Amino acid sequence: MENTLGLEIIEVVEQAAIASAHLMGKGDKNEADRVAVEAMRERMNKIYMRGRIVIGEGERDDAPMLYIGEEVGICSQPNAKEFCNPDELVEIDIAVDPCEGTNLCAYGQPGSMAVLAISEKGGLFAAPDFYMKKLAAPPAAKGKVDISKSATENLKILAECLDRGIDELVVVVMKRDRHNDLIKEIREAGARVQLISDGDVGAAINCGFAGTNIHALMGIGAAPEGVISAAALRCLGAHFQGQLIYDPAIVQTGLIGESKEANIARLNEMGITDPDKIYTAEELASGENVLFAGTGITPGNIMNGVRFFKGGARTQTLVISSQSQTARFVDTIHMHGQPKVVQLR
Ligand code: VTB
Repeated sequence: MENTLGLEIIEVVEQAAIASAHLMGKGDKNEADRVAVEAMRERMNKIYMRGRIVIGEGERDDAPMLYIGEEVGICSQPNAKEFCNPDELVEIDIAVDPCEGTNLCAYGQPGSMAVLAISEKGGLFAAPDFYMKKLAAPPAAKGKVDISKSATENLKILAECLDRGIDELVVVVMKRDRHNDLIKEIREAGARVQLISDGDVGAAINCGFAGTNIHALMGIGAAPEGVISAAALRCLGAHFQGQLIYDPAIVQTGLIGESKEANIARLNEMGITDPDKIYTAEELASGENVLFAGTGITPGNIMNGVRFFKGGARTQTLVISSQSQTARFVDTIHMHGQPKVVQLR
C-alpha cells in the first residue's frame, strides 16, 4: 500500500490544500470547502485503487461528492472496465476532511489543513456525524492519562510522564461555551490553556510531537475528525481516546439531533450498541496499515501553509505511516505556469 499509493495520496491532499488556499481569507468557508472537496476527489479518482469513503462530507443525500460509501479511485470510473481488474487491487477505506478548519481558512487564520487517513478495508471506524469528547497526549503519556478521569487528575499524570511541572503544560481547548468549566478546571489545576477557534485535528497531531509546546488536547469536537486524529496519533504511538457525545444537553448546537433518546436510537441503528464506549486510537484506526496525510492550507505549528508565487505554489505535507513507522515532511514545488518557474520560497 505504501509506495506509489503513498506518493499519490500526498498529491491528493496537496491539491485540496492548494484549491482551498486560493480562497484563504475570502470569508467564504463553504466555497473553501467545496473547492477542496472537488480537487481531492478529482485527484483521488486518478489513482489505480479501489477506495471507499468511510468518513467524508456526509450522507449521500446531503453531499454530492465524497459522501460516505462513495467508491473512489480510477477503477470506480465509468470507463474503468477496460483497464481495471478489481480482483488485483486491495480495497482501501478512506477518511477525508478536505478543508479541516474551514473558518480558519476563510478568515486567514493559522491551522487549517487538508487531511485524510487510509487503511485497508475495515481499518477505520466509520464514525457517525456526532460530536466526540477527545483526549490527546504525547507518547510518554499513552495509556496513562484517561478520558474517564478528571482534567485535574490527567494533568498530574501528564506532568509526571513528561517530567515537568503542571505549570509547564499547555492544553489546547476549542473556545466554546461547552468548555467553560473544563477551561476553568485546567487553569485552576495550574496548567496553561491555548484556546483555538477551530481545527482540533491539527492540535491533536501537535501532541504527538515533542517540541511543539502542546501537551494535550481536551474537549469536544466533531467525531469524524476524531478518527483522522486517531489515525495520525496511532501511527505516532501517542495517546488518543474518544467518546461519542449524543446528549444535546452537553452540545446544544450543530451535528446532533435534539432528543437524546432519538440520538441513541440513531447510534444503535448504525450498529453502535454501547453509545458511551470509550474508543482508543487503536480502535478508531484499527487497520494493520494506517496512513495519515495532511497538507497545511494556512500555516500551522509544525507545517507551513500554501505559498503561491507567479506560476506556482509550494506546499508542505505531513505523512505518517504505521507500516514504515515514519513521519515524513514533504516539501513540494508545484509548477503551474509556462515557462516554468521554480522558486525556493
Ligand atoms: C469544528 C472544527 C473542528 O469540530 O469546531 C467542529 O473547527 C465542531 O465543533 O476542527 P462546533 O460545531 O462547535 O463548531 C472540528 O471539525 C473537528 O473536530
